[in-house]
Amino acid sequence: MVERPDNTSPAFSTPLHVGRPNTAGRETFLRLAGEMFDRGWLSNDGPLVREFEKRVAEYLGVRHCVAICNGTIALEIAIRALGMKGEVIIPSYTFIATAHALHWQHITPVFADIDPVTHNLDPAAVRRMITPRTTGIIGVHLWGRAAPVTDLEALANEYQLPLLFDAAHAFGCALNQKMIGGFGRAEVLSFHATKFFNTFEGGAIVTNDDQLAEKARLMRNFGFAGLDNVVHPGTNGKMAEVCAAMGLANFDYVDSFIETNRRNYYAYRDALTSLPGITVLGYDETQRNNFQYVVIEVGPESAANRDEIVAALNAENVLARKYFWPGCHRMEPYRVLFPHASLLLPNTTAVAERVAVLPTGTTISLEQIDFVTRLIRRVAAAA
Ligand code: T4K
Repeated sequence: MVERPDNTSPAFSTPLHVGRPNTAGRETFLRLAGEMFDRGWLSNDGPLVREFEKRVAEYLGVRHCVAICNGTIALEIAIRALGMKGEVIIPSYTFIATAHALHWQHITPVFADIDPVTHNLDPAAVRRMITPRTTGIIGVHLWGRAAPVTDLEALANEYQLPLLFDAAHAFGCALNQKMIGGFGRAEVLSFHATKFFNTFEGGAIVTNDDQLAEKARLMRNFGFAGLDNVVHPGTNGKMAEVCAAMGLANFDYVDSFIETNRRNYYAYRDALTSLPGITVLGYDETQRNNFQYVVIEVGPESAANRDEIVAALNAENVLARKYFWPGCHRMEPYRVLFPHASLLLPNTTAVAERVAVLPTGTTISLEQIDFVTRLIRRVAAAA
């Protein structure tokens, strides 16, 4: 048990962060970075990016991985490559990048409600939001747990809409023995520093569609199809070699990162399981999970509400997060553009009010988790 050094200092002099990067593989990274300097090739489809793309595609069992500079630009490119415009249906309960990737391209995000149990899109709500202006659906595998893929695919087929998945949380996860990455027309990954598997900044579009992959490759490099030959509008979405070096170095540790996340997850869950009013979000053990988010929901039986619990943790330098409060529809510009959106998003609003995400990953110890859970027990059980 970590004890407070005195009555005024927080229990942890160094904060415990959600999203603290996993940085194993430092020697491999430095070797690869050294070779990169020797080659004098730092970006623009270099050998490390190509090797990284090959490893990701093999790992996920997909035909193509197009490495991108970050997940947000990967979303933007995938959205364009799929020809989405007008209105696109997404959850509001997601990181703001999912909505911004549309708005940034003058596409209207239409927010559909979630299932309050899974936190993922409710297919019935998606159906209700489809209009003649709808040109696509973006499902999010929130917390790494698969979105309702089968139902969304059926809806997309029925209405002839492209289906894209924001799989920013779901690297290393599977649904019914199939790795996430191979669903819909394409899926988008994030390898941001805060993800359990990171390339500093980074992302990817993964797909089994040859033409889509080709288009995405053009779009990430200004539309160049060879020297002096631009054949398509494009942007700069290229991944730098140094980022691919980090990804290749981290690849050797994917399983061990997941094992540590799993250990931490069960330490939290076992310690909090009998506490009235606190639910630790479950992972289906029959599926592959990366366990990178430890998510608690604070219900009415808890003596303290979510904000009070987060404040108590913050006071001890345990920087729990209120992801994804208050929901995209209550952030700018969507709050002003769609002032009545909440009326159709009751589950989003309720879930956003009760979720907190706790620190995990390779930089936190079981002893520290023990302190965090004792603190939650103390605050949530106080009369
Ligand atoms: N779709 C979804 C569903 C996503 O969750 C995300 C990103 C995206 C799309 C877009 O992908 P990217 O374009 O980012 O590749 C963080 C991340 O920046 C973001 O990548 C992530 N989702 C989101 C869930 O979390 P913030 O605004 O919470 O970041 P920040 O700066 O508050 O940092 C989070 C925590 O991590 C803090 O406790 C500090 C800690 N941290 C962060 C960094 C960068 C470290 O300890 N070390 C670090 O190097 O968004």
